[in-house]
Amino acid sequence: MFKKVFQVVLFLQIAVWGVYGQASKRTNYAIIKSGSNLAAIVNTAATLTPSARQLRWQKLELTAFFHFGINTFTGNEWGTGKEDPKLFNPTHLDARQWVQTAKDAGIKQVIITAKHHDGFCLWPSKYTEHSVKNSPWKNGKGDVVKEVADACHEQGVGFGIYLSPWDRNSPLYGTDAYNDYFVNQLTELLTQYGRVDEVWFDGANGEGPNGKKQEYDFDMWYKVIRKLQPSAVIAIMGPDVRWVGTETGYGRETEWSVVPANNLDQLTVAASSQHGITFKPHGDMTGDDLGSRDKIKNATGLVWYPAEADVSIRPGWFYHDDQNDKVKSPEKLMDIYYNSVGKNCVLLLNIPPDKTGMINESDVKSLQGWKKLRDDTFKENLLKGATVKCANGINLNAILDDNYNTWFTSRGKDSSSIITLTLKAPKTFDLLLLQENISIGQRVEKFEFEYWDGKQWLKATEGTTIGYKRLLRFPAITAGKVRLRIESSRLNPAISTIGLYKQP
Ligand code: FUL
Repeated sequence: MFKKVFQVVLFLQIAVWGVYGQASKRTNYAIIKSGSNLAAIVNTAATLTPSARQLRWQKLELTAFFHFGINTFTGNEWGTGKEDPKLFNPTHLDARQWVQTAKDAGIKQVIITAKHHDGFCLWPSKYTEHSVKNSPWKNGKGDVVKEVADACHEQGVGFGIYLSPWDRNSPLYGTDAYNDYFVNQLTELLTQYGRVDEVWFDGANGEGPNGKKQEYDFDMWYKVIRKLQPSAVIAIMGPDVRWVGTETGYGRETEWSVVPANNLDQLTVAASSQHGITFKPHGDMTGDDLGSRDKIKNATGLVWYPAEADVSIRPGWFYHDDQNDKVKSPEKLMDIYYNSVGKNCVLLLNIPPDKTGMINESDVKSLQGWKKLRDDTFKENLLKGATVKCANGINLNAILDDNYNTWFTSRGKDSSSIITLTLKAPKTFDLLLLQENISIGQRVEKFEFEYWDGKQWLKATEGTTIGYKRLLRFPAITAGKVRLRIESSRLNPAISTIGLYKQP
């Protein structure tokens, strides 16, 4: 028995070694040698994997924004920077309630707008008077950033900061000195509040008092973050996480986490710190297709650069009294979930605290309803206990073992496979869940999911990319036998999970 287990393990190791190359050499970027053909470029794309910080972030699936600041009290979305700090006066600010509300909804990380475009700081920064320290809240002794960070660390929720590069208050904005001012503020935020898991940089950029647009020194800022909080992902105007391209919470049908990075060269690699590559790929990343064969065929560099889909639970990013009846319903949030997390994105849902300094009852109710919908939907994988067959498959049972880290793959060079699952008894289902083990790579390019109706195989649904998670809904079907046909994959696929569910 022992000998047999040993042989199987050895076989698997050799197969995996042969297909994937040396595990220790995995990186999240590659420079493409000039003259490489398409097959070589595609294979390179298939071996790129997320950095440790990117992988942790992707597995969170659900994150939240807390947009809170002077705008909460003026009713604006974009402040001018000329607001009187005395306007900031929440009566019952309770950051524990914010974090608990998010946590109860299954959200794993939150980001506080430490400073929005108006320049008003939610912490008592040494470098400006435009902050909570000149507000009546707690007689100027309060610190919202600290309260949120402490609540996150207490409750085991990730903590992130939004620090707007655009600052409509700072007299330095538009000059070189502003970049240092920004570093000083970043340093305060990254050294005074314990672990920081995400830094979110917005792209907005206006003119300073001198009529000049600020040239942001992103490279310097990245270095500061990597040094002070090496495990934090830097999002949007940053190297680790890409903006999906809309503020609707809806991702794209085909979502490759590996995209071209034509500004990647040996110099950039050499200049990056020991904590990993630190550069942001150039170019428009808002189109329908960013990483297909057609998009990467002329690439001179490739990078793992996964998508984040952001949206507000309300029409605005900040709280407004007249939007309490416009909070997104549990059903709408569910649709957003299928179209973000279910399309290989992390969802960043904004939940803006109100003027009292609490998450409003209307938002809390909606979040609770959404969580219940998810729990009811995903309570039972109807494939549990099914028998799995695949002519060229290895490690077949990994797809049903509830362990993300184990995975199915295929033998040999053929990149197509048919995985057939026979259920113990026929079941009714209308939702398919697929996951690739992205620590091996993102590979599947085209798949079809079919069911046996007693006479023939019929299509239930189909798709292109899977990535970390793919969720597909279709009209309800009752069947006892189903199959996943992987029609095309970059190198051998690495399927971690297949699930079938019935929506309530
Ligand atoms: C945008 C900002 O201008 C909005 O106010 C908001 O913060 C959103 C998340 O990003 O670019």
